[in-house]
Amino acid sequence: MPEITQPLASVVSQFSFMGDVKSVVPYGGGHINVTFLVTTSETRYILQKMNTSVFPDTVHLMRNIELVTAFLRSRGQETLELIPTKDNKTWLEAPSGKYRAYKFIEHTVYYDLVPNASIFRDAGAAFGNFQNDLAQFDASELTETIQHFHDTPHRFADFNEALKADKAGRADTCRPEIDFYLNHADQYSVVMDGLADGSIPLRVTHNDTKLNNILMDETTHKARAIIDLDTVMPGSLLFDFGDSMRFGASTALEDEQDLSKVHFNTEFFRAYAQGFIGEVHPSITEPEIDLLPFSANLLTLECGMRFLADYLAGDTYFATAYPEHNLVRSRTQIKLVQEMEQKASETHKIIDEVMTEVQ
Ligand code: ADP
Ligand code: GN1
Ligand code: MG
Repeated sequence: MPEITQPLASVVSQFSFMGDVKSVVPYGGGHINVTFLVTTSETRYILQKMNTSVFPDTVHLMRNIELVTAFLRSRGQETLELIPTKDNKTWLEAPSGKYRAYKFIEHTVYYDLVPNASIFRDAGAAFGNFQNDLAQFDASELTETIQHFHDTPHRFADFNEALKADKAGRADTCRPEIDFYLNHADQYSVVMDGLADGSIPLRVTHNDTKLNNILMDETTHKARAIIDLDTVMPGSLLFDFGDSMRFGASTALEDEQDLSKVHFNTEFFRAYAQGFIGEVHPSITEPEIDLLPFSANLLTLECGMRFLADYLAGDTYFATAYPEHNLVRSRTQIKLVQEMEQKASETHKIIDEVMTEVQ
């Protein structure tokens, strides 16, 4: 196995893979786990070294994955399929870390950038459908894998702590970006306040709805499977809608350095809204509908402040490829929020029109 380092060779040998392992290579664009593509003489698998500082409670994390995938399968949805270890466990504790493996979902593609509105419309329908499915799932069975995940005021408190500590000595390199997040502080509690006073319903949500967490059929381009189920937890539908827009309704990659290429694309916003609302319109409530446009701003603000907080803390959370990577990411998020703010009346009109279309 020339392409495999020794610790990984020992890891793969402990999973119930079919065939002889031919190669194990880094794979995918996730920021949290370390993902590998395993190719054997018979088939392909995904192997993941789980991020135990982000998800310290592996037992409950994996229990959630088992419950959610079994539930989705029972509803006829294609979903992640865990490959057990040779001693029939759902994950492996090795000296180099904790690992799990999935069947590779073949003949699919994932996108880091929306190629056209139609694909994004399908992604919206898939996440809307996912939301409808999860409405039947008993939330009390799930463990909250990361507390306060989309609690933006809590994220802002973390951001302020990172700023105060300035551990990496970087605050002076990003004053305009810091000021941007300080100046938006009056907006952060909108959804959490609604959840707290009951005006926004608590649902079971995916919570990480970026486009590369959905696999599309390579031929039909239709959504096949929603993956990255680590953060399926109680939450607001607005988290899922807003986070999809943050990533997908941009004309550029999340880490594009040339900000002149980064724009908020309202044609993509409309397409995703059509797909998503087309599925959830029987259950979405008026207060949720009213907040759909703002949810894009909020989730983009939240993610951007998380990137900037991580930059200030010295890049301990998100995987980075170079020292300014998190700063670059936070800048694209700021540019998007600025354009979302400018286009607020347009996005409200789009939501009104889409609501009329689906009725
Ligand atoms: P992270 O939490 O780091 O984002 P993900 O679970 O999203 O990790 O996996 C990273 C990438 O690996 C995904 O974006 C996707 O491209 C790919 N991937 C993960 N699981 C599968 C699978 N079962 N089949 C095919 N590709 C997968
Ligand atoms: C992370 O795991 P991944 O790469 O799909 C992060 C999300 C962020 C996203 C930004 C568990 O998603 O919350 O929105 O990066 N996931 C976790 O790209 O923190
Ligand atoms: Mg992912």
